[in-house]
Amino acid sequence: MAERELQDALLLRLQEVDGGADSAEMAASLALDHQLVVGAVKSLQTLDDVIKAEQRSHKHWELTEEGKDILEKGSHEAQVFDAIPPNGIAQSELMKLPSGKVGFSKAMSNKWIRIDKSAEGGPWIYKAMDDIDDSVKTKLLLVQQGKDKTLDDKEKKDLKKRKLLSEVTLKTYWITKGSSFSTKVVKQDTDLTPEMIANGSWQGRKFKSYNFDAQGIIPDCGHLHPLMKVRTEFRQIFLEMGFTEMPTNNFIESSFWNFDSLFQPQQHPARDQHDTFFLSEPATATEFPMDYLERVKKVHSEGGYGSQGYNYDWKIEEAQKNLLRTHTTAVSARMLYKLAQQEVFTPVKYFSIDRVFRNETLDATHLAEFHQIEGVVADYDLTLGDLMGVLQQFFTKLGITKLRYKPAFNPYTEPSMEIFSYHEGLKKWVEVGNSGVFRPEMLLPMGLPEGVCVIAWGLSLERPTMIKYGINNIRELVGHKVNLQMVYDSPVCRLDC
Ligand code: FB9
Repeated sequence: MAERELQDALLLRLQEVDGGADSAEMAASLALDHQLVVGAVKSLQTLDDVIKAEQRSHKHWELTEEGKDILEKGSHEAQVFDAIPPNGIAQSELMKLPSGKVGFSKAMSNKWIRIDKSAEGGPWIYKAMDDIDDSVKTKLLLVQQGKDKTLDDKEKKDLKKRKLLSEVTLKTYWITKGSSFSTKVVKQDTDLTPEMIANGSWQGRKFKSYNFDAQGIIPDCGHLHPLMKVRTEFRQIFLEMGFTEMPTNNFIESSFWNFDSLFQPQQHPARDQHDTFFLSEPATATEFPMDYLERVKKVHSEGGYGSQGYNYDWKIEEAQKNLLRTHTTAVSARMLYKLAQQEVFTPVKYFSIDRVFRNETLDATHLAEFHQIEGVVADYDLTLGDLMGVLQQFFTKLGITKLRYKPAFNPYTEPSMEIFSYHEGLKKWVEVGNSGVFRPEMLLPMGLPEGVCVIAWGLSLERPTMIKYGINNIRELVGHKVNLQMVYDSPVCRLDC
């Protein structure tokens, strides 16, 4: 029966009855599957109040497949009773029957059979009566006939326990006539077309009412990784503070820019294999501003600009080694050198947020790569107070107001400070970054004028992201084990605690 015919049949049936009709009874009277009738009811429900349909639940008992088998063959105990010949049978033979184990114990408890344990060759089983009443089969027949109400709860429970019966909940609809009931359903239009308006044919049509509660289809779309969401937040903070983003699109860097230009000596432990990833191909860089390189070599090996230097034999081969940059301060060095080439110095505020790579011990919060955030301010006569002020403004925008500083050491900044913030949730001071004033041995070989000071600071992107999204193990945030659903579900807007 087509869907439309079924809808018409339901409406006609509804016309004939007083009150209402049940969808399951309708399906039975039309000899149709109940789900077909439910589908037609749902279609009719979309019409303007032609019918009303209220969902109802009916619990009833049905025979399981095993129950149907018992109804056909008799209960397990009846099958065992029937299998015993007049002169009895060995228990071992009886147990070989498919229903032997279950049937034997039930038949014994019913006292339908008896056992002679003194028989030679093992226990022998006899019938203990001429005829039996197979009540299990009788009860199953009553249920099959829809008379399950004649069984009490204990009887049903016992049959359910033997997996012969199951309780089934059937969801049906109680259907009644709506205020606009009709046995002839006029198909409603869903679109008002320009032609209808032009020729006026809309006037003879019924339109389906808008369902303003309908939920829109959630479009498939891309999802930003939490790291990228927090990167955008940091980028916004820097831009609000008037900083310009540095070009960080070179993961590979020479040791010269990553270390030497920052006055980091060639024998510094950070420059060996266990802290840094060096490249084997191409292993070396060859393009350097040679006049600048000579000044760097001199300040390392002999000193200069008021510094005694490190007094070692600086080698260009060490500076030529290519590596994966260990910090974005290498980019800051390139930008400051470029700034120094200007005819006239102009103050700048730079920032960068990008990946850096360190061959370090991995743990729950550290991987071999992370995103470093770095801010740099270059101007005449900047002081440590200016650095503390810009840090206070930066971290306040992050929601971190209580800052403390601890003297630290970096090869390229003096003085240097570790930055701490009081974490209300953890009730303790946590390190939120590092900072300092770039040394003259770094700035003056670049060609920056005397008196120009550069203050800078850095932190990671992963730590604040993990805290903001409540992630404890960095491998849940980045890496091949990340659950993509976390990416889909991570909110863009958080009400940070
Ligand atoms: O990010 C770090 N901690 C942090 C930052 C923000 C934050 O926000 C919360 C939401 C409120 C929470 C925590 N740290 C720096 C401190 C520690 O996590 C530390 O264990 C790990 N550090 C990284 C380096 O570890 C190998 C974080 C990373 C770091 C450290 C120093 C710099 C950059 C990144 C720097 C610098 C610098 C210094 C002077 C001049 C220029 C750059």
